[in-house]
Amino acid sequence: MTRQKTIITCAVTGAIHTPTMSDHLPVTHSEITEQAIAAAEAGAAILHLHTRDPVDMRPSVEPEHYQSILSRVKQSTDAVVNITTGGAPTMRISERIKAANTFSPEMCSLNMGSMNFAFHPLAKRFETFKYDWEKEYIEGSEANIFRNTLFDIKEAAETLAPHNVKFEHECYDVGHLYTLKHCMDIGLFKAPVFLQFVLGVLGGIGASIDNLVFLKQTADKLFGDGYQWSVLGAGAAQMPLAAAASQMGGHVRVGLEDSLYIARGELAESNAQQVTKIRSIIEDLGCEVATPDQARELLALKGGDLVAF
Ligand code: KMH
Ligand code: ZN
Repeated sequence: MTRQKTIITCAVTGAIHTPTMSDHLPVTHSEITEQAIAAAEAGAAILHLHTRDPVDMRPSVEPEHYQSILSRVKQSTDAVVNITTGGAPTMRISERIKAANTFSPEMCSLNMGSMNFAFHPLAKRFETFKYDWEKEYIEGSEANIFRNTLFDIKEAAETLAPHNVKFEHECYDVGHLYTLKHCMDIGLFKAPVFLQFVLGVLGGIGASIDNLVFLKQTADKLFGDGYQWSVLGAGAAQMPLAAAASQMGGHVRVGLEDSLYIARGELAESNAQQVTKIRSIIEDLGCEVATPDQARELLALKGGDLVAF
């Protein structure tokens, strides 16, 4: 049996983990760019990108805060660029889709349901914070709802439809697969769809192999062979679930957005270090990783020449 190649996505910087927790998390536009390029060189075919406001380092979704990152990444790599439409859980969908609507990337994320998306327990681990907004932002997640209603999903799908962007459908629980099926039934998305199973976020499904198998079985039932899937384990679940997914015929997502660690108790020094680690696990287990062009073919992407950056 020929196994399909495994696509590595690297989520370079996020809105949840903050600079206080690791000095290796890239936050300036130059740091994000440099780490994204290094992750691609290490074997990531897809770069999932967030950005920050350069003045106060808050999570940002402003197109102007992506411009230099995108153009330098494009000049230096052939990687597929995937722009977040999740932004930060405090932001509305109309703001969150602005960057994808401006830059027409090959891919962007799309979160498939409203949920608690809580990371307030992190606040107790730290006495001081690097930026003055961080404590309130982290603690505030206990009371916040990450809003992704069916109306929001429709707004994102319809606004971005002219761009022929492929969505990374972020599914944090089994119900989100049924939401995606409904959206396909009403014509918002066409097969083949790309699912990102997200396990281990507080508010979503727990990070276990049983749950991963359940998600995959449900996706098989709903989408048949009309989908590709990848897994993102939050925190300590990142590498174990990625290794398991690669053996189950899935793709993998790593990156400092989802885990700051390279091993138990040891902070990762860079995104590239995580990409290198999962790449060697995949190759040691007898699989091959996909190049950006192989990822384009597997996911039926429009091509890197059709973006607007
Ligand atoms: N970091 C993931 C758990 C998005 O950007 O759309 C959530 C995420 C959402 O990646
Ligand atoms: Zn993200």
